[in-house]
Amino acid sequence: VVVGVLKWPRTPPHREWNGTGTTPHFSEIVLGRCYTYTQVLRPELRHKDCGQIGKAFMNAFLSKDPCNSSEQDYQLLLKLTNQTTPCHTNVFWSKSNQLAHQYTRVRQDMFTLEDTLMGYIADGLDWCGDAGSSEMNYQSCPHRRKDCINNPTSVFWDTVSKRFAENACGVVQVVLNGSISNTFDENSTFGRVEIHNLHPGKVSRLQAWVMHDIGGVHSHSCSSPIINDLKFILSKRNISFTCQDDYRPIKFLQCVKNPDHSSCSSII
Ligand code: N1C
Repeated sequence: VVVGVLKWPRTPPHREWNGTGTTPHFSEIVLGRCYTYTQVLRPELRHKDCGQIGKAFMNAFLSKDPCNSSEQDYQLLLKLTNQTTPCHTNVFWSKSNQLAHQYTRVRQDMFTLEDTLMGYIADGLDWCGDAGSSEMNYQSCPHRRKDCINNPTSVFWDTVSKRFAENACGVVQVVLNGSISNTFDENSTFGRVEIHNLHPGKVSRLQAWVMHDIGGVHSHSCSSPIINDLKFILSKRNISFTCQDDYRPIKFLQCVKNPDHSSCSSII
């Protein structure tokens, strides 16, 4: 009889939420990436205080309800990681994560959000805390659709994407995926946050590259109505728009991975 009573507090921790829990060693990864970026990759930022940045990141979500995260929570972190990128160097992307980053990896003068300090630190990580504890929750974190929208990672990406777009200037580029149905998606971070936060006085033009997977379907191209939706939103905001299918420099990157495909062997 007594054994049953003693057993109950030892039940394994239950998963409170439906999303992946905080990435193991989160704070160490954040610190390590901050030092790598500021001391090795971009020494012009070596004066940044990674200790403070790490603390501000943790304080943004620890001891807080993970369904009530806000832009405000990240303000100090944003202030500490502020960074200017030159005009004509910003690259946005939507559903083309890998390809866009392969492109800026070769074009070291261009920046996706993940090529800036804040995006570099957070890329691919998960994190959340709990109102009743000062610890990170490594078991589970709220899932955007299944639990709540205002969770620490979703609010973070919306907040930093907004800042990235506000800071963009000159001709900016976006890499879109023409091999899926939602080549332009008004509910994506790009469609919902970034295009609405470009400053018309600063951004002269958005150049879209609609890329098709090698051997993949051509769901949409620059002449598709869905691309016109994007053009229309921008025209209302006084930002001009140009579009090109399968931009050759990016197509070459796809061809590096698929050297034997017929579309990669032509010399024209
Ligand atoms: O929703 P998306 O694409 O349109 O978001 C991409 C868009 C880019 O231009 C970035 O500047 O928004 C920015 N951004 C990121 O940089 C980023 N890194 C990692 C938005 N989201 C980012 N993530 C994660 O990928 C995040 O968890 C978010 O929900 C996805 C969005 O990917 P998507 O739908 O392909």
